[in-house]
Amino acid sequence: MTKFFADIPKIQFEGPDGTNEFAFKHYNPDEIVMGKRMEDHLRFGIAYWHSFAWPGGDPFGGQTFDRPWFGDTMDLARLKADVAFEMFDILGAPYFCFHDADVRPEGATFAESTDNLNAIVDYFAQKMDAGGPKLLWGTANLFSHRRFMSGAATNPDPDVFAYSAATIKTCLDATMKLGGENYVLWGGREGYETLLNTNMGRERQQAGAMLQMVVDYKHKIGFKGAILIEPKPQEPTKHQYDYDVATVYGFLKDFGLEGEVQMNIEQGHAILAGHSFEHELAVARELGIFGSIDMNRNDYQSGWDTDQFPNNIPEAALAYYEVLRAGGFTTGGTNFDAKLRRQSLDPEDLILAHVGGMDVCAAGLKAAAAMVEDGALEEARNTRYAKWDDSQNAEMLKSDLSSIEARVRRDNINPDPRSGRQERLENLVNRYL
Ligand code: XUL
Ligand code: CO
Repeated sequence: MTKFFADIPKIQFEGPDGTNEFAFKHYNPDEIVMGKRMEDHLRFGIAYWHSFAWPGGDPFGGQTFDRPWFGDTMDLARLKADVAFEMFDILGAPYFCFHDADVRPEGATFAESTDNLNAIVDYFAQKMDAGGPKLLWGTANLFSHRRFMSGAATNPDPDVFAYSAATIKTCLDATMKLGGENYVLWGGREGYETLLNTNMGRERQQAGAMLQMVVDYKHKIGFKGAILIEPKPQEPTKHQYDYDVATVYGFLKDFGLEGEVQMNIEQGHAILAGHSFEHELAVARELGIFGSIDMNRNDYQSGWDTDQFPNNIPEAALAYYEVLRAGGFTTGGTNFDAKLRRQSLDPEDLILAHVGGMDVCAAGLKAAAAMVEDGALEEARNTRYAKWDDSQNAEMLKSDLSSIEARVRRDNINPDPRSGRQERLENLVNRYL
């Protein structure tokens, strides 16, 4: 045991009336919701980068966190892993997620960085074998180091493309070795700052070729997990190519990959794209590319990707309603892509941020399940479209404009507008919260 979380107990479920901060009020892993354990619905994952690698900086100031594992040695990387796995255990988190750069010191060469990564992967494997959590997904950090300042796959310099491809290979190998259930690609700097220096057509082809190689390699090594793309419209580049789910779908279709790649959808990214989280989830469901979620919340005033812990149960309820409508997670899960505020210095802050986030998601899931089980929302939706069940109407979609015109004249069709009942449906949703 390290000393970092020394006085913090393992978090248990104590129910909604309890006052113990260090207890779950809604997250009860074994509780059955719609025939499935709550833990198996939510599949919580802890993000290594925010909790253990982020130093607390912002554009106006640097590090605020003073963690005993900060530094660039393998000994400190192992200490970081020790603390991380202690936190996974305290929270009872079934999964975690990481980038290569979160877990290992950067080496002087590509080979040295890879050796460092592989040594930490072995260290993780021992801890996972000893009853630690599973790996929800692995990924490569192709955006922090200065070599990636003009992109990874989309870089004008083919050497950076090569470095990125080689890095993705090592991270996919690491993910496979640890039994990861997904591999995520977030296009950190795959975008542009100014069109004046950008050959967009070329960059798009490079990104498509990279993704095809990733999918080929996945099949070559027999990786059974899903390849997920995480859309985001802005930050860090002014314009990111993976803007939102619909944009990524167009890209996947273009490169023939829509059956191979699914979406990892993040709440804060959806908001930045001018959508709601549930919109993005619904688009992915309708297109058959729903995979996993990154749970967090943006500050609605700052208009930036603040990656705060979720604390809004009504929002979570609408999100999990869409997750349930998509049939729930298969390989995916709920990754907390959320970080502390930079003044939240204490080890207790790190634990309680996750306790609160897990409770908000659990309460949201329970409300969403009540919406599904009651069925009134779906009944209202179905009623709104019921006239389409009539065979004459259904066949119209395979008809042509002239025959439709003839039918409108013959039957004297004269549409009679009906209420969309939005407020009534909003009132109905509030009943389940
Ligand atoms: C950045 C972001 C990433 C990805 C993984 O906004 O969400 O942390 O989730 O690279
Ligand atoms: Co994310």
